[in-house]
Amino acid sequence: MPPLRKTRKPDIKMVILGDMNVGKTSLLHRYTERGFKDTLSTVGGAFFLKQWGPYNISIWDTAGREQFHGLGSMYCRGAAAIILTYDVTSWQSLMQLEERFLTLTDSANSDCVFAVVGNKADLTDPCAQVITTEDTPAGLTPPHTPTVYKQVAQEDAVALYNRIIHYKALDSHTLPPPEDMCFETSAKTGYNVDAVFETLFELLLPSFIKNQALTQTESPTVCLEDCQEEEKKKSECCV
Ligand SMILES: Nc1nc2c(ncn2[C@@H]2O[C@H](COP(=O)(O)OP(=O)(O)O)[C@@H](O)[C@H]2O)c(=O)[nH]1
Ligand SMILES: [Mg+2]
Repeated sequence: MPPLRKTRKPDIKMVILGDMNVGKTSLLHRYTERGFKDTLSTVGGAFFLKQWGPYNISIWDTAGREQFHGLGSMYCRGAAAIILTYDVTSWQSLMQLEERFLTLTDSANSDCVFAVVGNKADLTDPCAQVITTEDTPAGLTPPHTPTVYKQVAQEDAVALYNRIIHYKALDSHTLPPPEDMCFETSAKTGYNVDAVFETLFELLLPSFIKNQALTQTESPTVCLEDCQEEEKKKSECCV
């Protein structure tokens, strides 16, 4: 039998949820790979590892149909942060967050923090069309006047965020102002994408360090390859 490759357990788990096609995989791809591809498929769920200083952060991508298969709550188990993603050109995609995805977060940590992210802002907002310099020249498109109607205003996202805080019975006094946790992004141009992840990391770190100091136990090890293989088998029914 080949030797198992052991990797330190991720310190912090984050999950990205939202309807199909809102751009979850593209956001993760933009953040971790610094680029944009028009076609990215999500087979079941996958996770990405991000090194943030000395910390390992796992960010779990989901296919968007988890609620039909009972997998969504499994992905959220132990999550310290959840990114609820919608498409700014689709009111329906915002509504879905509340109707289909919020209950899946019941298995997350009780002090889990939330960000509400409206993606595809490049379609509606000229300032989101400024392309990040990391992109390959072939991927560049000149800015143009947005023609797609913006169906979701920032205030609608903030109102949803406030309902989430209420539903989760979180203490709003210990959290940043709701406006700071609602983002409009473009995975296509890179607009505001780093801000989402980095705001969450910075928010999570103090409580992680505090918990770590309290337990003072050595991090157990898990084999991430095995774990990923197992998740893949479980989620093959989604495709
Ligand atoms: N214009 C634009 N299209 C995007 C953006 N993000 C994703 N897309 C496109 O939306 C579609 C769905 O993206 P994907 O990341 O697969 O969505 P997912 O199903 O939520 O993971 C793809 O055709 C992407 O190219 C964005 O920020 N702007
Ligand atoms: Mg996807």
